[in-house]
Amino acid sequence: MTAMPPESSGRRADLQAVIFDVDGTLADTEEAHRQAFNATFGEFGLPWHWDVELYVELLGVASGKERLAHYCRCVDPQRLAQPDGAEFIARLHQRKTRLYERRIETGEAAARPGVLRLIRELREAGVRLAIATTTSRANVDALLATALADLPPGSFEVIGAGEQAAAKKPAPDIYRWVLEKLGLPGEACLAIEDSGNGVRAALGAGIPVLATECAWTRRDDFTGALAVLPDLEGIDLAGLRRIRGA
Ligand code: XBP
Ligand code: MG
Repeated sequence: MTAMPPESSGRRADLQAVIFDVDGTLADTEEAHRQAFNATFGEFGLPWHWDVELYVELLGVASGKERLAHYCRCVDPQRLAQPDGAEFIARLHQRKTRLYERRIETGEAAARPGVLRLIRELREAGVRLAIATTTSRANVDALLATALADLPPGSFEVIGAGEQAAAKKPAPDIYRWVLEKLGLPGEACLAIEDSGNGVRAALGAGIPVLATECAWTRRDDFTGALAVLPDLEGIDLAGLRRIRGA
C-alpha cells in the first residue's frame, strides 16, 4: 500500500487534465527497450552491449536516437563523424523501434500498478487525459494495443510523442505542445512522470508534477515534484487532488 503523500500547502486551479509520461510511468517498458537496442547491435554486427548498469546511466539521455548518438560519440567517435553518421544512427534506431514494437506486441510490458484503475476513474470523473512522451508514436500505439488495451479507445485526447518535439526531455517542448493541443494552462493540469528529465520537462512547461519512480530511475533527482511515490497503487482522484492542492 502506498504511504499517503503529503498534502499540498497551496490552493490551485481545479484539475482539468492529467498528462501521463509513457516509459516507466504508464508501463514498465525499459527492459524491452534495452533488449531491443542490444538485439539491434547484434543484427548490425556492432560490438556494443548495454547491460542494466550502463543502461541506467544512458537513460539520462532522453530519446533513444539521441542515446545512440551519445553512446557512439563515446565509443566510436570516428563512426559518428563519417558523412553518413547521422543516417547510420537513424537506421539503428529505426530497426530498434521495430524490434521493440514486436516485443511489446508479444505482451512483454505490463501497465504499472494502479495505472489502469486510475485512468478509468479520471475518465469517469470527466478529467481530460493526455500523453507526453519522448518515445516514438509507433511505440505508444503498440502499448495502447497491448498493455493498455483494457482502456476504451480514445482515452487519451492528445498524444504528444517523440515526433512532435525536436527538443527532448528535460526540454519542456513536448509538454508545451500537449498544453497547446489541450488548450489549457499548465496550472490546470498535473503531469505524472518517472524520471528526473521528465519532472524537469513538466516543470519547465509550468505543470505541477507527481513522480512515480521505477527501478530504472530510482536514483534520479526529482526536485520540484509535488511528491515521489513508488507507484500509483492506492492513488485515486481524491489522492491526486490532495497531492496537487485541488
Ligand atoms: C523514455 C525514453 C525513451 C525510451 C526509448 O521515454 O527516454 O527514449 O527509453 O524509446 P518517456 P525511444 O518520455 O516516455 O519516459 O527509443 O523510442 O526513444
Ligand atoms: Mg518515462
